[in-house]
Amino acid sequence: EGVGPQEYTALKLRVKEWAPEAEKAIKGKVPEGADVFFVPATLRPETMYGQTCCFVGPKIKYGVFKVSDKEFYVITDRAARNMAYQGVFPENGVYEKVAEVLGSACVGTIVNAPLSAHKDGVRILPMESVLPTKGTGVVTCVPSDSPDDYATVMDLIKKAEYYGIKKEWAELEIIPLIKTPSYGDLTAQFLVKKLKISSPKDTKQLEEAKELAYKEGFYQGIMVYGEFKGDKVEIAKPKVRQQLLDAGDGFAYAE
Ligand code: A2H
Repeated sequence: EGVGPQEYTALKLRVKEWAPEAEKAIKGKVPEGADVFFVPATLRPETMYGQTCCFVGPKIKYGVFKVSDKEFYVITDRAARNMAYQGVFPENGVYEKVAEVLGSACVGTIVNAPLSAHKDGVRILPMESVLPTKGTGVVTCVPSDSPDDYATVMDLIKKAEYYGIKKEWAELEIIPLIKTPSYGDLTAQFLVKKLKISSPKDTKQLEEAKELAYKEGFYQGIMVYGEFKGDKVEIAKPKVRQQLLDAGDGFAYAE
């Protein structure tokens, strides 16, 4: 959105258990024993401790792309094309799609989210506001620090039946990660209340909340969770990012 390219961290969330419809879509197309990853793009790697679910756009069509015989990524075609020129796939400019799956079919899938305090895994859940034209079309959910994520989680809980999910899937504990002088240690919840945001459709207020949260978190935030507890967010952010890259749990992605 600004000038210059956006430097994301692409995170690898390994599938532990497929939702039945998605399993059908990939059956026979991904080799037995290979790992499949949902790959969200984030600007806030230091918040990955607080992942409680991972969002897909229910109406978005995703591809399952081959990285090697043992690794496949679920992302949009657009993201695969971009990644093909960033050294993500074995041959420059080439990306191989082995299957297609609709976001809605993936809902309920259990994935392992690197660094998340929720070690048993988190669910793939629907988010209507995911843009197919940004990042990978997959968004990891950190309701402590992202107003969009918080508003969506509250809506999913309130209308679980409408969304065709189990309420418990959206009710994982929201852990304080970052403390700021203005908003306390649950920034997203604080701002959603303060700006009287009642649903993910309050896009104008959410835009404002996002701006406020991002600035305050980056410049005034202190980590209150994880290995860099006590450090300023500015300092912790590149360190957490580097750890994820070194562990092979993520990679750089720009657009
Ligand atoms: B962020 P920018 Cl804790 N559609 O990650 C909608 N939103 C998307 C997206 C898409 N296709 N792809 C990425 N995003 C989200 C964490 C986070 C994020 C926190 C706080 C704020 C925040 C956890 N969700 O973003 O327009 C992703 O959510 C607010 C800036 O490229 C990604 O980082 O600047 C961010 O938007 C990228 O937005």
